[in-house]
Amino acid sequence: MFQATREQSLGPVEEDDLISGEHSDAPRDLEPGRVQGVMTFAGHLRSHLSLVLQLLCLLLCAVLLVAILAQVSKVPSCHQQVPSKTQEIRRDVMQLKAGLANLCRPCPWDWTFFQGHCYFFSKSQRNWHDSVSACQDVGAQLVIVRSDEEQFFLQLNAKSRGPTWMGLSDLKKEGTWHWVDGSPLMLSFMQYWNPGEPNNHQEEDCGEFKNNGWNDDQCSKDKFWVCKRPTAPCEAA
Ligand code: MMA
Ligand code: CA
Repeated sequence: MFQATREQSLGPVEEDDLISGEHSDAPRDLEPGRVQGVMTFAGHLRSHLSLVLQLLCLLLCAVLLVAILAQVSKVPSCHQQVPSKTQEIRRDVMQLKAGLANLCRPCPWDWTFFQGHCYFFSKSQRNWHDSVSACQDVGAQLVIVRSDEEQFFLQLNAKSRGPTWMGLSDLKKEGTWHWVDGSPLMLSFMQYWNPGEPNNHQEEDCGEFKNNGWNDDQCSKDKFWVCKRPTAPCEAA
């Protein structure tokens, strides 16, 4: 400890004396070989000390620089971050679509699906004109019968519920029946009139499902009604 402290404060000559193990007053050229050799080594070391320190410092700086560069390269750049965010959003949208596909129904919850269409069977009763409006209000039509299967399906429902308006009338011209879309009643559907109908009993201009077939009745009477509309396309899925 003492020696080390002293060593630091010693000049070249004193240092050399320490290394040689004794303080000598003898002139330096008395032992040229040994003293010269030790002096050369120590002097060499000392004269290069600052250079070694500089090199060490440089090496440290280089190591630091490499470490910083390694860290920076790990941080994703803006260009890398944008697609990853987009992919994240795209994945979320796909998941939402899949979820929606599960929820997606061709008809609203209180409507009935049948052969590519949705049907709404009313719980309350209205006159024929108000029934037409009620269906229009929900983007549908008072039902128009287009096939035998549909007729069977509708008649069965009406039979269990009670007399039900359909979108058929001869309001424009007595005895000439038209659907609410303006199309005429085809002859092939005449078979669905109940026996003896339509009889226009006390001015009956509107068509209804009654029991096992059709009947003409007074348009002012309140009855159930059936709306028909196309299925929702479910495009989101
Ligand atoms: C009711 C009414 C008429 C129908 C007859 C059939 C009494 O009137 O529904 O439209 O033609 O019944 O008996
Ligand atoms: Ca009738």
